[in-house]
Amino acid sequence: MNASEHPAPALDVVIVGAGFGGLYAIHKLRQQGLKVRAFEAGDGVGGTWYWNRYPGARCDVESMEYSYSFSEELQQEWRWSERYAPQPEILRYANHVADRFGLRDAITFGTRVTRAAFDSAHSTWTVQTDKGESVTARFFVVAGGCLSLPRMPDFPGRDSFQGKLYHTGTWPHEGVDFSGMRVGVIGTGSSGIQAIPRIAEQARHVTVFQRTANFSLPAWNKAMPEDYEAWFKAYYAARREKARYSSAGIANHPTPDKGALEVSDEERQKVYEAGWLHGGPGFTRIYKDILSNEKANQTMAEFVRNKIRAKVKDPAVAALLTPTDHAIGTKRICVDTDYYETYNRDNVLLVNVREHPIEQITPRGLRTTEKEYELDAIVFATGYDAVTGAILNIDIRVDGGPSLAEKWAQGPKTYLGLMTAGYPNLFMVTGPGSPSVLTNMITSIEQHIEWISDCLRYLGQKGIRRMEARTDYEEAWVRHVNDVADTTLFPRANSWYTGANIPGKPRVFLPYVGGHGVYRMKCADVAFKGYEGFTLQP
Ligand code: NA7
Repeated sequence: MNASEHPAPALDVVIVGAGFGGLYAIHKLRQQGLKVRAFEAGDGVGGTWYWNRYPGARCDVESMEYSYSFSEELQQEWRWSERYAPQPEILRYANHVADRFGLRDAITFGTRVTRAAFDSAHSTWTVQTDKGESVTARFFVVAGGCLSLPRMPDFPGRDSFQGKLYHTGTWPHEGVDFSGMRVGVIGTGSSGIQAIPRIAEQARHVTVFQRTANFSLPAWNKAMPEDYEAWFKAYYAARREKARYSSAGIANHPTPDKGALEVSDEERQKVYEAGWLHGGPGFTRIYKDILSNEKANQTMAEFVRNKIRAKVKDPAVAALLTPTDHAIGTKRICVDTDYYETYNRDNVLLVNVREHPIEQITPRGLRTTEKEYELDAIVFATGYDAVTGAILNIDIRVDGGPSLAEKWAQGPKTYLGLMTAGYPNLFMVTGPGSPSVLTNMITSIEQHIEWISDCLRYLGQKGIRRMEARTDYEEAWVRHVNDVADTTLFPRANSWYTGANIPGKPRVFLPYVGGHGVYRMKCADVAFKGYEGFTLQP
C-alpha cells in the first residue's frame, strides 16, 4: 500500500501533558477543527502546579501576568487573591480553564507517553503509553514541561531510612503535618527557599543542608489590592502586548536604558533600595548590564549580600547564606517570604554540605562526612532534570533510527526550540533553544502554541504532510543560542540552566537568552517567509 492508500490516522495531533502548555494546545488546535488527544501522567490538569504542593509553593511571577491572555472574558472574570498566587489557587485556575473550555474529554489522565515512532512511509507518529495504549496521529506535540522530571540524588542508604522521604516536586496530595518532627531539607533553590520558612513554623526542628547559597529577593506578597487589579484589567490588552514584546514576557519588568556603572554610587544605591522595596524577580533587570557585565553585577550582588547580613543575626550563619560563587541572576533568582529571617529561629540549623558533603542516608537520618543528623523526615528540594528531561524521558525515533536522546547526547539541538532536524512533525513547546524558563512560562507557552497552530493551518492549506527542520538552519540556531549566551554571565554559573545539576548531562546553556520579544519576532519572520529553514513535503 502506498502513502496515498494508507488510511488517515484517527487523530491529527497527539499532545504530551495537560499543564498550561497542553491545555492551551488542546483548546487552540481543536478550535481550528483538528482532532487532538492528550496524555497526562498526573490524575488532574495543572502540570507543575499539580505536582508541586509543598508548603509555601507559589509562583514568582505576579498573578495578573502569570495567567492566560488568549481569552478576554477569562482574564476579566478570574480573580486572583494575592500578588503572587499560591499553588492551590493556580491549580484551581488550571481546573477552571479545563472546565470553562471543555478540555477534559481530550485528556487521558494517569498515563505517561513512553515511546513515539515516526513512520516516514505514511508520515504518521505512533505514540505508546505506559498503560499499553497506542495511538496514531499526523503530528506529535510535546508539552511535558521544563521542570517536571524531579531529580533525586542517589545517596546510598535511601531505602534504609525509617522516617518519611519527600521530594518537593511529588508532594503528597493530602499534605504533610510536620508537627513535632525533626525535619531535614536538602536543597536551597526556589523550592527549598519557599518551603523552609513554612516547615520551620510547624516542625520541632529543621536542619537545612545547603550546598550552594542562593540569592533571594523579597516577594512582599500581599492580598491583591483592588485598585491594582482594576487598573490591570482596564488595560489588560495593552499590558499583555507589552509583555509579548518584553524580554521576560512580563509587562511589569523594568525596561532599563542605563547600565549600573553609568550612574553614581549614590544613585545606584537609591535605585536598588527602591527595587528591593518593590521586590520580585524584575530586580535583576533594573540596569541593562547586570546579567552581562561582571562589575555591574557585583554592585547588585553586594547590595543583596548586605541585605542578607542585616537580616541574619548570627554572622557565621549570615556568611554561610551569602552567595559568593556566582553572579546574581545567573542561577535562577529566588523570591521569598521570610527566608533569611527563618535562620534567626531557635529551631533552625544550617549545615554546610559543600564543606562536608552528604555521605549517606541512614536508618535514623542523614550522615555527612562530618557527622550524623537524626531526622524524622527528609525533604528533597533537589530540583529537576530541567528543559530536556521530560522530552528525553520518551523514546522518540524515526523509522527505527537513533533515538532523540542519542541525537542529543552532546546537548540538545533544535531550530528555534520548536523542532529538531531528523524528527519530522514533532513540535516542542518551550523546548531547549527557546526563551522558556527565562520568561513568564505562560507568555512563552501561548507564543509557541499559537505559532504551532498557525503552522498546522498553513500545512493543511498547502497539502503538506511532512515538515522538518533543516540541519543547516538548526546548526545556525544552536550557534546563535550559544553566541548570545556567551555575551552574558549565565553560562559561567553551575546552574540547571546549563545542565550542571545532573551528573553526566552535557553542559549546554539550554534556554535562549536573546529575550522573548526578539525571539517572537524571529519566529514570526520564519513563518512569514513560508517557514524558512524547514523542508515541507506534500
Ligand atoms: P533547584 O533550583 O535545582 O535547586 C536544587 C537545590 O538542591 C540546590 O540548592 C542544589 O544545590 C541542591 N542539591 C541538589 N543535589 C544536591 C546534593 N546531592 N547535595 C546537596 N544539595 C543538592 O531546584 P528547585 O526545585 O528549588 O527549583 C527549580 C525551579 O522550579 C526554580 O528555579 C523555579 O523556576 C521553579 P546546588 O545549587 O546544585 O549546589
